[in-house]
Parts: sequence; structure tokens; C-alpha cells
Amino acid sequence: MSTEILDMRTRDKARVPPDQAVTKGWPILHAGLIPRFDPAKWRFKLLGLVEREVTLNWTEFDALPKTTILSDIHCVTGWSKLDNEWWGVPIQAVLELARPKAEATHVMVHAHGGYTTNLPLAELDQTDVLLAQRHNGEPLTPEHGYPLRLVVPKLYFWKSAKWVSGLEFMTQDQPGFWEVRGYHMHGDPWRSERYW
Ligand SMILES: Nc1nc2c(c(=O)[nH]1)N[C@H]1C(S)=C(S)[C@@H](COP(=O)(O)O)O[C@H]1N2
Ligand SMILES: [Mo]
Repeated sequence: MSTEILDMRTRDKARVPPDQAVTKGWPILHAGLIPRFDPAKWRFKLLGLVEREVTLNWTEFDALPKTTILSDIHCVTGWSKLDNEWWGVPIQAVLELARPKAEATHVMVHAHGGYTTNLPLAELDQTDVLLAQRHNGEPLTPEHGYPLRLVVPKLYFWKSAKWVSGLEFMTQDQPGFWEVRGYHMHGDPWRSERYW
């Protein structure tokens, strides 16, 4: 296992995006109930516009290569949490398994429990993006996404789906759970892309 830590924290003059306040705690925010993790039933799917549709069970997923990435969280509700150490599977490792087709431009992220969120494939396919199993050395707690959550540091935190269950590759952008309700289709904190 690699012990190298990839430091992806921003080196911009301003460490914190506009109208964000740093918190030391870690608020818990989600719609609906926390899904129960059953390792025998858990699945992760790569579907839609891919060369190969892939379904992984927990044993198969957990055998993928791991990385450790340091990054910051920026939530659209106004809090930022700096210096998060995430451990999990780099997004490139799962993209390589399915190989998105050339026409795929956007991704719908699916979560156990029914949550969805959309983003451009180019924003997902970044070296600071991972499917995280641990935060600051501890397994994710159920309320923060155990056993697996997506982490996309360059977008507001609602794009970082907890209890992630799959990635669907699409030819065009489609709104997810919060995007249908007025949240921004893109969600860049440095441009204050909060709501439409
Ligand atoms: N599955 C799922 N993931 C989700 C959500 C949700 O409702 N369901 N809420 C999102 C929102 S709006 C935020 S701000 C973050 C909060 O993550 P946290 O509770 O770990 O701080 O999770 C995101 N991921
Ligand atoms: Mo949120």
C-alpha cells in the first residue's frame, strides 16, 4: 500500500472561496435516511456510455488500488472544512475499468438511497477526485457516507455523493436531486455557482 500523500489543497492566495467560513467541526447534511451497508448486497455500477458496463461487489471494489489525498471541503450552505485526508480509490482506477466513450460528456452520480448529482466528466476525471473509504485515518462514519463516498474537491460538497452506488455516463447534462431543486448544474465555489 502506498504511503505517499497527494496534497491537493489549493495554493491560491485565498484559501477559502467567497462567502465561506471555516469550521472545525463537520456538519452532517443529507436528504432522507442513512442506508444500511450490507457487504453481501452492496454493488457499485459503471453504466451508460462506456465501452464496458461494470458491476463490482464489495470484495472486488475493495481490491482496487488506493491513494491518500489531502483536500478542502466547501459546502454551498457556507462552511468550509480545511485539511481533509481522504483514503480510497482514485477515480482514474474505476474510469479505466469501464472506459467512457468519446461521446460521454457528463456523469450522473447515483447513491444508495436514491440521491443523485450531476457533473461534467472533465470535472470528475481529475487527480484530486476519489471514492473515499476513510477520512483522517478512520473509516467513514455512517452519517458521512460509510462505506464509500465520492469526493470532488473543486466543486461544492453536494456533488460529493455519500453512499455512492454508481456512475452513469451521458451525452448531455441532466440535473440531479438538488440541481432539480435549483442548485447550480456546475457548482464551482470559486465562482460562487450556488443556485440558478
Ligand atoms: N447520498 C447523499 N449524498 C449527499 C447528500 C445526500 O443527501 N445524499 N447531500 C449532499 C450535501 S447537500 C452535502 S452538503 C454533503 C454533506 O456531507 P457531510 O454530511 O459528510 O458533511 O453531502 C452531499 N452528499
Ligand atoms: Mo449541502
